[in-house]
Amino acid sequence: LLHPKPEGLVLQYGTAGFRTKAKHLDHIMFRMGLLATLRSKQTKATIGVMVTASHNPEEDNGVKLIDPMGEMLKPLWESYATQLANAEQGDLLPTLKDVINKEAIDMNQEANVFVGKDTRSSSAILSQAVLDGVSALSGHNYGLVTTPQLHYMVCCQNTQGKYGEATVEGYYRKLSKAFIQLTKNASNRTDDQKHLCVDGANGIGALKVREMESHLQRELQISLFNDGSKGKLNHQCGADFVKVQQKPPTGIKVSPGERCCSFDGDADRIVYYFTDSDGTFHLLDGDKMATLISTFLKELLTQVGLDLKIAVVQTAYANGSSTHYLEDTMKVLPVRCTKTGVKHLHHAAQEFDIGVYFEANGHGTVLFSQAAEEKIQQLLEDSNINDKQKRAALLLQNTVNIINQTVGDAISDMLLIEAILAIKGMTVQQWDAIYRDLPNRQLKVKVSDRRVIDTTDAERRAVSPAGLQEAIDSTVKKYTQARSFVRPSGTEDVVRVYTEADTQENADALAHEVSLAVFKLAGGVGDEPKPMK
Ligand code: NG1
Ligand code: ZN
Repeated sequence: LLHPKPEGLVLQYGTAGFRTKAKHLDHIMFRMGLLATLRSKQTKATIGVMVTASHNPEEDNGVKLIDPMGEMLKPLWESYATQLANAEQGDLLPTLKDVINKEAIDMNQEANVFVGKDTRSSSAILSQAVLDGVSALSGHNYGLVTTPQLHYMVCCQNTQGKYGEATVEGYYRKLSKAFIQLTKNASNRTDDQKHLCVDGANGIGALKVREMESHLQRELQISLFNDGSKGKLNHQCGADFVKVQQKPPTGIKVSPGERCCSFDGDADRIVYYFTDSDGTFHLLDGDKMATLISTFLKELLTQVGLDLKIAVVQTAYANGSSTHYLEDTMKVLPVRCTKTGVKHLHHAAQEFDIGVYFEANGHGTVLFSQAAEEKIQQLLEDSNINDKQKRAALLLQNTVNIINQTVGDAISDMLLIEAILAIKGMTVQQWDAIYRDLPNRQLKVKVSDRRVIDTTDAERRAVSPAGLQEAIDSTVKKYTQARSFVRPSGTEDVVRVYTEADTQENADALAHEVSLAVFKLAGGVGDEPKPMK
């Protein structure tokens, strides 16, 4: 039998689909091929399957299903995925039949599944296992693509090309055309301003940036580092490394003040940074991007006189300074907080005409309601508007086109940020100075069962185990401008601790104290957490 399941292995479709050591995933891939086929028959639309473990180490792999409009798989189907993944070999058929019955799937309906993979050494074999699960003739193998490119192509396919052409070339053409149009509005850009250093995390994003470069007509001049020719995927490089370590990746050589960015392993995250002349590292994370983008959009809306509801969606990991800036200094921008996980942010962003969502780690995008897109279009056709309004309306339209609305996209976000900086004539230093991040720390604590931690209020408070939240509260009280929360990770077997305070020393000390409380009250395993050096 093909792709048998090792007995007893239990995995869960979490916030990032299935993700674990690549060697445990063969049967999962095959079964996700089967499930994607069922989902395709049920929705009568094309479904995507992406083989990647994103920012995880090269030895890991994973798989995620993409729903018809390029969005994340619907929660009910996540539970089918988990059931199917964990059915012992003899129960596989009954489990499949169960889904077919529950969803009243017409098995004569045609299916279409798009499959893509990242550059991991295990991805070739694993994506073949997916294709084995997709019934004959109903799959299209895109081979090496970024995660957001596959989301984009699924959406293009299911909108009959309205969103764009369902090819990688079509993606490059749409985004680069919008980029060229946008940067036309930036006068006197110097070569310095056109230059950007990109850390490709030794992954798929590096390959795809190379492919795209010629489309950008030297309006963006990229120095590519960690392009995969020697280094290991995500190893001491990439967006996650830079964000969590708060330092530049290895393998990148830049001068003080130079604008840099890092992608993650499947190019659905991006962070910016620079090192100033005294060696201080400055990170511009998802919160800084959300601020720049939402401010830009808000200004354009004011210029054209469109009354559209715009909001920013964040998670508890958003730096307190960013929330404070958006809510109190900008006033006009409402901020929503959701649970961690792209689907939660995406969902909340859909409630506005324009929803800007970003995780602090650099995953984010902007969603435009259909009404918003129509109003922008109508404005462009309106002969009564003046030149200034016309320019702003064109900028809005090209901003819509440069954005990958299906999911966070490092390449698309990079082009948008570069365009905004160019149009505003803003340096990365000026962007950074919009607000100052509160010093913060993220730590992991190993416990025997992370599910003992239950949270509420968008994960900002723990309701169990008993006493934990009280312990966190009384510790936080001892510090200034402090905030902390803990939550079980959805992608790793750990509890995550987050803290913020007035100084880095205090953020670190608070993180240590909270880690100890988690260790003691939530069943820590191994050595007690040690204070940071
Ligand atoms: P977990 O492991 O649940 O914290 C991490 C990220 C999420 C999201 C997912 C999916 C942090 C703190 N958490 O989830 O934001 O990106 O991975 O990749 O960055
Ligand atoms: Zn990723």
